Amino acid sequence: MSETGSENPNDGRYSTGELTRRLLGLAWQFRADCLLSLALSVLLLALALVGLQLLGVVIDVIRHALDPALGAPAFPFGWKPPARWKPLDVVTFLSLAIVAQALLRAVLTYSYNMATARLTQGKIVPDLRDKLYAKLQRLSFRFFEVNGSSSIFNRLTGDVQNTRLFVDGVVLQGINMIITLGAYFVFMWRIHPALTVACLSVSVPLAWVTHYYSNRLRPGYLRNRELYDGLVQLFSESVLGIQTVKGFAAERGCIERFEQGNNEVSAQQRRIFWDLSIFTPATQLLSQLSLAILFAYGGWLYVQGRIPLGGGLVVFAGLLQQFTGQVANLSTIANSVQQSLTAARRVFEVLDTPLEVQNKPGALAPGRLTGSIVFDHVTFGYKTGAPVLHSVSFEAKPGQVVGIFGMTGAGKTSLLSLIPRFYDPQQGRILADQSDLRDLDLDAYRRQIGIVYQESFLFSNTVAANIAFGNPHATQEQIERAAKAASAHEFILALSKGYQTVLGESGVDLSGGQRQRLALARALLLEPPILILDDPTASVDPKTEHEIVSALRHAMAGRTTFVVANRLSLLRRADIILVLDGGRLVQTGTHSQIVRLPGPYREAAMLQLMDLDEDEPIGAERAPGRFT
Ligand code: M5T
Ligand code: MG
Repeated sequence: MSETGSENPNDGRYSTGELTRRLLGLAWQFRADCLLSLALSVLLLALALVGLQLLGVVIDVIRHALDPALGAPAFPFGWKPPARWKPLDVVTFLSLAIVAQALLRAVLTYSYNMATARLTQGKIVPDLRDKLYAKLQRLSFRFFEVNGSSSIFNRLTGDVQNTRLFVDGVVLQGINMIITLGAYFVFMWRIHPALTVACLSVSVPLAWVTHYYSNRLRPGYLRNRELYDGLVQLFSESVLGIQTVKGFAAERGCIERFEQGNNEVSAQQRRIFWDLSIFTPATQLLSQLSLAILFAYGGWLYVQGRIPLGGGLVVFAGLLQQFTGQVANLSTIANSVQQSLTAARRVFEVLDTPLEVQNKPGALAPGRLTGSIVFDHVTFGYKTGAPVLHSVSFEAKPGQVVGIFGMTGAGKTSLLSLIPRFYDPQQGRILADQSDLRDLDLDAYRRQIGIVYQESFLFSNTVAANIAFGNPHATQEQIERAAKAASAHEFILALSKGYQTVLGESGVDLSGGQRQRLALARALLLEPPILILDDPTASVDPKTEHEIVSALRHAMAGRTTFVVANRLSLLRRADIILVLDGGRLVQTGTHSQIVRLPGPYREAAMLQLMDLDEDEPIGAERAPGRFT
C-alpha cells in the first residue's frame, strides 16, 4: 500500500505490514478474551443457522399437510415428531423452538457485547494508555520540543481508542465474518450448488470495490488527525495564554484562526464522509444484486422443474440475505482497518521513540553526594552541528555557590539542564563526585538535585502537596521545615486554610514571589546536596526579590548551588561566577575579581549602577557598596 502524502516526517517509518503484525501481536496478547468473544459469536452463528433450518421445516410441514403428495419434510438433527402428533402440534412445537432459539440468541448477543467491551475498554485501552503515559514520563525533553502538547494529548486519548478498533473491529469481526461466510456457503451449496455460485458471483466486484475505497480512505484519516492536532493546539494555547490574548485584545484574531482551523477539520471530515457515503451504498447495492440473481435464476430453475418451491428455497433466500449482509459489512471492517492503522502509527511512534537519556546497564546508585560537580570540556547543542555550549570547563566544590551570568541566549539554561542530565553532552564529560553522570543511576542522582525555574509550575493541589511533590510521604514537620527554609512558612499560614489551601485553577492564586518561595520549598524538601536556580528572581519586583534572596541565603547553606542571575544582588554572593558569552565560558572568578576586568559582567555592573544613578541620585561613594 502506498504511503500517504502528508507532511509528517515519521510517516515513512512504518509499513502497513509491520503495523499489522504489531497489532496482531496486541490481539494475541489478549488471546483468551478474543477466544471467548469468538466462541460466543460462533455460537450465535450456529443458533442463527438452526433458526433458519427450523423455519424451512415449518414451511415443509405445512406444505406436506396441505398436499401429502409433495413428500415428507426432512427433520433436522435426526429428530422426529412422535407419530401421534398432528401437523398443528408439530408446527406449534417448532414455532416454540424458534422462539427459544431467538431468546437464547438475545442472551448470547448480550454476553458477546459485554465480553468484547470488557476486552477493549476494560483491558486493551487502559493497558495501551498506561504504557503510553509511562513512556511519556520517561521521554527526554527533546520529544516534547518536537511534538506539540495537543498531538500528545490526542495520541493518549483518541488514537488509543482507534488503535483498539483493530482488535474488535478488524480481527474479531474479520474472523467472525470468514467463519460465517464459510458456514453459509456450505449450507447454500447443500441446497443448490449452481444457484450458490450464481448468487455469490457478485462477491468479486464487491471485494474489488472494498479494496479500492479502503486505500482511498487512509490518507484522509491521517490528514484528519493532523488537522485535529492543530485545532486542539490552537484551543489549548488560547486557554493557557488567555492573559496575553486579552492583554493584546487579540480575541478576534484567535476566533478567526480557530474558525479557520475548525473549517479545515470539518472539510476534511466531509471528504472522508463523502467517500464513505459512496462506498457503503455501493457495497449494499452490489449485495442486493445477488438477491435479484436468486429470483431470476431461481425462478427459472423452478419453472424448469429443477428445484421445488419449498422450505429449501426459503432457507436459501434467508442464507443469501445473511451472506450478503456480512459481505456488505466488509466496508465497515475496511474502514476500521484504515482508522486503526492511522491511529496505531501515531501510538507506536511514541512507544518506539528511543530514550535519549537513560540508565546504562549496571548504573551505580550513588550514596549521598558531597555536591562536587566538574564540567570537563563540555560541548553541547540541541541539534547536531549547532553547539550552544563550546568546550566549557569548570569545577564546583562541595558547598560552593556558583553564579552564572550571561546575555540572553548565552546558554545559561542549557548549561544548567546538563547538570541533572536532562541531556547528554556531545563532547566532554560531566562528573558528580568524580563519577561520570552517564555511569550513575538517573533517578537516584536526580533525587539529590533541587531545581527552581525562572517561573515555577505549581499543581492544582494543596500547598502541602505541592511542597511534598518530590516525596509524597513527607511528614507535615518536613514540609514545614522546607517552607521555613524557603521563607514561605509565614505567608502560607496567612492563607485561608494554611498548608491545606488548594492552589491553581479553582483555588487560590499566589503572587510571583510567593510562587517562587513555594518552588524553593519544594526543591529543599529533599534536602538536596545540589541546588539549581534558573533566574528565580527574574519576574519579581525588587521587594520580592529581596525576600527571595534572603530566603536563598539560608537555602544555599551547605549545598552546591548553581544560580543563574542577571541581578548582581544575587551574583555577588557567589563563590565563583561563570560568565558565558555565545556559549563560551569567557570569565571565571569572584565578583570582586571580574568586576574589575573588561567584559560583559563589568558592563552589566556599570549599567545597573547607572540605572541607580538615574532613578535615585545617591552618593557615588554608596553605589559601589551594592556590589562589593
Ligand atoms: C541557548 C537554544 C536557544 C539559544 C541557545 C532551552 C533551549 C535553548 N535553545 C534550544 O534550541 N532549545 C532549548 O530547549 O540554545 O539558550 P539558553 O540556554 O536558553 O540561553 P539562556 O538561558 O542564557 O538565555 P535566557 O534568555 O534564559 O537568559 O540559542 O535558542
Ligand atoms: Mg535561560
